Amino acid sequence: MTHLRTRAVHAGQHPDPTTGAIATPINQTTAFGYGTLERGAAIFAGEAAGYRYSRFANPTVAALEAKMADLEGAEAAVAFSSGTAASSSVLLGLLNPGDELVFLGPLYGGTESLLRSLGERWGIKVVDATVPGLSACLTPATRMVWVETLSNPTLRLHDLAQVAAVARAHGAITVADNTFCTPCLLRPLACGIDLVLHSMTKYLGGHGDATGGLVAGSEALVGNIRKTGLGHVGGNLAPQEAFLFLRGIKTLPLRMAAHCEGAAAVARFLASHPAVRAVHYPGLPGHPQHALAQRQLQGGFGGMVSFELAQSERAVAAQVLNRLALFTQAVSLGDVDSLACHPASTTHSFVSAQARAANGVTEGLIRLSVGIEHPDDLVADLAQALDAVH
Ligand code: 7XF
Repeated sequence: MTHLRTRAVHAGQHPDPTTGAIATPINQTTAFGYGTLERGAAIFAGEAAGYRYSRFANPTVAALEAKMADLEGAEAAVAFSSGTAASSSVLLGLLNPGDELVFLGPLYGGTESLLRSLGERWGIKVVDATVPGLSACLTPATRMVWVETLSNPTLRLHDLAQVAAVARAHGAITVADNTFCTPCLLRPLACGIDLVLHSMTKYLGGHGDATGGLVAGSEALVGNIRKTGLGHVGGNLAPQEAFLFLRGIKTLPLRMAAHCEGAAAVARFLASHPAVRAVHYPGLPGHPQHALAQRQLQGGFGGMVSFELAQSERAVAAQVLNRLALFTQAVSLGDVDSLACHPASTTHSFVSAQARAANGVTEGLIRLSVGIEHPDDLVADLAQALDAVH
């Protein structure tokens, strides 16, 4: 199984040995009978294999973890009830008071807020290295470096091989949130990154009907995150949700191809419209990191596009957004349905106005999650909305 399309269908899943069921069964159970006291004790001591309690592990969830470990090229993976549960479990599982965490932004506003508030309350210093650069921000206390592979919402990139090399030379663990790219576009571990993180809520599920998160990497790191995140925080994914993600991932490569095609058409159209000042899409030759994107995003440029209106005001953004018919105004992304949002008042309302300004999250910025509808229909919808403010 060398091709991602084949692995997306088969990895981690096998026909059920007792019934032959091809779809992985939903093991809707809290606990697992272990038979004898001796076997129960051995499972709890880690001396025997076997399931015991769904907060620690569940067969449906385990199939999803195996599939994602395969797709990301990782030794191990652990699933969570949300991307946010995955992020906080990484933080709480691997860092200690006195450690420093450096991030290269922009990040999803909720992640930046989580790192800052949760981290700082537990004595972890959080440093924004976006402007000064990574090397300038590393200190002897730096233990972790956090990036998004395509940043939310302005679609910036970081040279992951370089980030990984600099951080590793410094003894810091690197975490790459691969939610916007998915393993179809980019596999961060192959660039030397230590841990890859997902909000599975987005492209992996793909249908806007399940919330989940995942972290993949070495057995040792993932083992620590699992122990804290499931054992102590209790952020485990439910088996029903795992089933939806298993089903969604089977079509991920097909959906991503359609998202990329639609986003490219939308980005080209936006770049030509007089009501638009700037388009952020790594596939456009004018993107400041287009060359890096061509090198790093080997599977395409993704399905997310954001753009800045020529009249960069909330009232004008509202006029455009309120006129859209095919794009639903909502947060989240990666669904088969196209979605549109105003990051400054929604996804990035959790961070300071200063942080928003520094990252280009202006009042006139609109973020599109381009779905799998026909690109011509999406462009027509945007055209009628933008023509009204021109
Ligand atoms: O806890 P969640 O499953 O919602 O995932 C959190 C998360 C983590 N990483 C990235 C790159 C994300 O974009 C998200 C969630 N983003 C949504 C959005 O930007 O629309 C959240 C809606 S408020």
